[in-house]
Amino acid sequence: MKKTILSLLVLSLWSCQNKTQEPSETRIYPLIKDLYSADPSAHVFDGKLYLYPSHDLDAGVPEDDLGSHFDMSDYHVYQISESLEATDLGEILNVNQIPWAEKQLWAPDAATKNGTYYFYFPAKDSTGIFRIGVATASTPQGPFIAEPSPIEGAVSIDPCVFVDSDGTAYMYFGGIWGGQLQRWESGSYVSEDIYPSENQAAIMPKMAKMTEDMLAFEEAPKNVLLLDQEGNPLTAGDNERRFFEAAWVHKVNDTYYFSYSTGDTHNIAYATGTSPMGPFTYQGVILKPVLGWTNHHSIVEFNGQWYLFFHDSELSGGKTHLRNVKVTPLEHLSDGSIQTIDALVTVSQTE
Ligand code: FUB
Repeated sequence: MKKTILSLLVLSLWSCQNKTQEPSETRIYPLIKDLYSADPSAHVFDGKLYLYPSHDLDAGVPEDDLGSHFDMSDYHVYQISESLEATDLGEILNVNQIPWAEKQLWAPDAATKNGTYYFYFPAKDSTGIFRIGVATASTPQGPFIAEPSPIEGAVSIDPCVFVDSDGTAYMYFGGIWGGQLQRWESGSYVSEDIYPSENQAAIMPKMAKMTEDMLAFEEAPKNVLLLDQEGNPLTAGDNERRFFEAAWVHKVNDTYYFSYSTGDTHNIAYATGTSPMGPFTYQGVILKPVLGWTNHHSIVEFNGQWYLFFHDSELSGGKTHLRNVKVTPLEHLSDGSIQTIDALVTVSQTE
């Protein structure tokens, strides 16, 4: 009997201690609730935080591996307050206003230089090929006017434009499967999918330095080399770590962080390097899989705190193509690594 009471005491003491050792997680709520939103690209322009997401909608297109169900037709921009509330500043671009685009306005990005704001976006042209275009405005909230043609050499999806501390701008882009990057490996578009075999180097994301006017590439796009810790390229069969889509670049001190989605394994992973041109060495996972198939993010510093913007499908009850943007603080640890975030845990622990 004495033994039982003692064990109960020990057990309850252990569970009390264990509770206090659990990390204090907070529920991450959808940031935008009136429209479906995804692929959030966050930027601080003139001290204010703006968000340029995709605008998901239910166009009734059946789901397939090409991502045809992501049939979006316009973009909105949001201002994010210091208390992290989102205000919709309205539609900034519609597919009808883009001379070369036919459909599927996917993940965009924005940048600024010399008082002009640039909005970069992928869309399918009338032949069904994904290309990347640019639109300009004199304010972060537009209205944006699209250039008549896509950027020469900018193909596939998911542009990320990073402006380095010296003012040089680079575009990182590409995505496999529905993003069509596997159809460009020969240098020109082919209508069938060509993937390397499992132990060959994976298809790498692309990058190019931008011209001073931010409207074109200064050079032919190159591979962004993603390496493992031994210095070997990540292989096509390494689905847990190889690039799929959703490139993002941010810099802390002299380290460049290249982060991306691993697609069919649903992580946001990251690799680091000492140059914006790469190579980048794989380091780990920033964000574990979220509710929904896609995972796509951005990382931004605002008022001295780093944030991870991402999306999941909470509001639609898990529908792949109807997503909602969320935000959570992101921590860079003293060794340069990034603290892994599990957004599913933060939901279940508080429900
Ligand atoms: O939103 C359409 C596509 O889904 C994006 O371009 C990908 O990154 C994925 O999030």
